Amino acid sequence: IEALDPLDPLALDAELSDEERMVRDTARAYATDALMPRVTSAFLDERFDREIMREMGQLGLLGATIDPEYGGAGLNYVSYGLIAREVERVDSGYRSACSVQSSLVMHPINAYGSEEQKRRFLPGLASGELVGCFGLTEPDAGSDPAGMRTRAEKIAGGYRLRGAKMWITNSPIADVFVVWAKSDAHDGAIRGFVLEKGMKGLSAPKIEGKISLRASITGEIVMDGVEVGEEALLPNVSGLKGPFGCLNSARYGIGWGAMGAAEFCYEAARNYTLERKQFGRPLAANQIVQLKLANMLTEIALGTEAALRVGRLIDQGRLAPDRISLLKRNNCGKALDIARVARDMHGGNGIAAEYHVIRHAVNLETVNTYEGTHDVHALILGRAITGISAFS
Ligand code: TGC
Ligand code: FAD
Repeated sequence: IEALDPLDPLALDAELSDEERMVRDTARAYATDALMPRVTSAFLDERFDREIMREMGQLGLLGATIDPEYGGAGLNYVSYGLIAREVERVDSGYRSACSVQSSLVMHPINAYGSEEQKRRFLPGLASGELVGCFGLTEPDAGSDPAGMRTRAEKIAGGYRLRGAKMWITNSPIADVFVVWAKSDAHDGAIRGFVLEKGMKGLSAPKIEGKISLRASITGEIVMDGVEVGEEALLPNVSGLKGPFGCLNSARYGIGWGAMGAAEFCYEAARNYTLERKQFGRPLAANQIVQLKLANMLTEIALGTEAALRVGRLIDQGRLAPDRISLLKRNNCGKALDIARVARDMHGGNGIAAEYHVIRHAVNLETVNTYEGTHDVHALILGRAITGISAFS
């Protein structure tokens, strides 16, 4: 009889290829050795260390699925998910930096860009020499991006962009801005533009005072009549399917990443309750504590298997957005529950930064909200189940 491994209950490790395990181990070693030692001070100081992008770039963790011809690692989507899981085991904000660069900046340039745009931007983004950001959300258009106000007005030889984007990961340190705007020259269709730091009229003020995701830098993008040439337009996509195509990839990665954070919290709760004694015996000897650990392990086992299954389907060319909504919604919601329970199981120590569980819990509040909120993904699934859209 095989004993259950409390750290790998459904033997997921055995389902990975040698290459996938190698990628996972590389990401885990980097996250443990380089990210974990700096995360507490970064979170407390509300600071993102720019150097992290170069470090991740050197290890091939940025744009992992992009062709090596453009600087990527040419890996499959399962490997990309495994990277997200290891990075988010340390902090959701660090995974955010990696997701945005890979799925929301490199992916659209790779999938919708001209050959010139790909050669110009992808190698620098892959190495981490350039930092990218993705501007879809606006102050008055979050869950409903079709309501965006940003406009691209046609001018001789190019476009003039006006508008503001809100809650944009990495915008204050970005060199490259992928922004989405309604374009007059294309009958008001939503089009993507690649802007660059230093353009006249472009600024990206930092949003201060976040209680969640403090080790990630977030800002606005203000476009006050930014004039760009025709070469800034992403030529090969039109409409909301442009930004949503990027979100498919990012949401899938978050499905894995949230499980990494959950695994950290479960393991911390297991270790803590095994060591801590009250009433003369370990906390873990109590039925109610074992029930909590059993619930955590079950959700993690099911969530990671689901992430692997969705990744395998994407790698077979069977990407289905509704399936990704199921994964993103469930894994983020379960991870948040697990982090909150782990926090409780640590008692008073659970609120101390050095035990990390409260940091994961407050981070996962953001992870449940961005890339489509928990409820918006329920409505996407509801539409798939019933054929009736609750949005309009
Ligand atoms: P809807 O009518 O559903 O669709 C409009 C067009 O888009 C197509 N489409 C998709 N294409 C590819 N993938 C998907 N997932 C797609 N979903 C929709 C659709 O086929 C249609 O195409 P066409 O050719 O017929 O025009 O649009 P809607 O306006 O009714 O949308 C409703 C809803 C709620 C599904 C959508 O607006 C939504 O997903 N809202 C959530 C917004 C969101 O996720 N924002 C994320 C911002 S980025 C971010 O948070 C980054 S955080 C990063 C980090 O730090 O990690
Ligand atoms: P709203 O859309 O106003 O939603 C508020 C509440 O209403 C939610 O509970 C929601 O579920 C609910 N709701 C909305 N519509 C419905 C409905 N039809 N039925 C029922 N309930 C509904 N965006 C980017 O473009 N790029 C980024 O890099 C980025 N990074 C982010 C980083 C952070 C730290 C955060 C917090 C956000 C980031 N976002 C980014 C924005 C994020 O995607 C949005 O916050 C998210 O899509 C929700 O939009 P909103 O905040 O406007 O909330």
